[in-house]
Amino acid sequence: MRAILALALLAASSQAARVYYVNQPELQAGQINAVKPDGTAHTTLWQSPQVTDLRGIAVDPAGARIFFAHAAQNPTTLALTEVTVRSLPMSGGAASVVTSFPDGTFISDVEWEPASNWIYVAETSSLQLRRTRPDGSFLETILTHTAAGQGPYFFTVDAASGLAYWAVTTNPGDTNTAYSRGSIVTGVVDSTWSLVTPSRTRDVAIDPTVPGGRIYWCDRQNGAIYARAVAGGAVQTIITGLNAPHGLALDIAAGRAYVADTGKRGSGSQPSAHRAVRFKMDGSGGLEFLSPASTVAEPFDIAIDPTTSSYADWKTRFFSTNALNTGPADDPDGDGATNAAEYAFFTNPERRDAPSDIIAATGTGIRYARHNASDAAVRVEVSTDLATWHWNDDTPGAVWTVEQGTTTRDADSQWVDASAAPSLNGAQAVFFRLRATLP
Ligand SMILES: [Ca+2]
Ligand SMILES: [Ca+2]
Repeated sequence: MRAILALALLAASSQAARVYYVNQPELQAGQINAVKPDGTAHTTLWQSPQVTDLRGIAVDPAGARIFFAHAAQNPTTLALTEVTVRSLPMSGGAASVVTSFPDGTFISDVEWEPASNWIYVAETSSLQLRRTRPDGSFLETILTHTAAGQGPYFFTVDAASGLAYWAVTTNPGDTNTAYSRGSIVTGVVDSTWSLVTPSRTRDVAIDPTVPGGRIYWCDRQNGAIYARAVAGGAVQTIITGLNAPHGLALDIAAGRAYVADTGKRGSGSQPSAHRAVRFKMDGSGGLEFLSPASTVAEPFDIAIDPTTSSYADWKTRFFSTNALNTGPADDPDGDGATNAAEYAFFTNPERRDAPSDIIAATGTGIRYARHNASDAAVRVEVSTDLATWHWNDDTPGAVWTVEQGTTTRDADSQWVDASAAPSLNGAQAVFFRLRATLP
């Protein structure tokens, strides 16, 4: 049993946190690019042999694959052919067809919903949000927008609430364009919900960890990212000064937003134009650039795989490249937890107020969160008097706790159930603690 677990960890540790984005210069061959969250190790994973009109991108860390909206484009007539959702290994290689659409179909954003194993795709030209299985075995329509020209374009799926939120295609000069939402269970568009942005809608994302949910969106023509409570209320300006933000992805645990800026507004003189960038979800700290400066590149959509394999890897998500005190023994937020502890126990190294909710008592022991792959060794320790502590193999062969099983927590971690071993039967009380050690 232990040998099997060790093998599984080894396989997972070959992955690392990475950002994937579509680069689709107008009437050129599109690319799928990858880069670490801190902007290092930028690479081209896949390049089309022909002129394309690539659109949305999503990542499935557990399946180690990327999904994207593909269309070949005739550079003279602009006709779309070979319209497909494609699957590309996260390590690169061939982009295989998941599902095909008739020539001329305009598909745009793509999202991956791991809990229910669906690829969602906006079929903008028919006003539909659709979904398919990763093997292409099933394609169904989830909902249809009610107004001509208002089909879903960029969108996000909030699986926990059973809702999709989407932007509409817009035209130059449009103002006060609206986002919509609808049920992915019943297919009903929610006409009571409204979100209007000053200029033109683009990508949208939900932070479900905020009570009631918080919605983030791109305003293409204002070059801004905004946020508000899903239910309504005051709008927060997260960041301004972008050129033409299109794709948006959130790394909620790390408090970072990732944006694909096509650079296709006006002079494109803003530093973010034609680049993939990131910034903090609270707007502080400015921009970081993930892709090289360019006047040609057109990043359209972006996705993040938050799966980490080591402290060094975690650091690329949680610290800006110019941050100080990022070593394992440092404590930049002064909350008494070293960065190593914040890493091992899933708190935020830059926030003192981050609650640690990763350990809880169960009837017979504890449930705690553990990275799927990590260079931090986490040990369960037990005591009956809070003075003397024991752990498995503290003397050769000693068994103090028993791991009962694991369940998925998120892409990066799992819940572990551990109980007191029979050797503790009869104890009046058993106390548990976790100890993490970095090499
Ligand atoms: Ca700290
Ligand atoms: Ca902290």
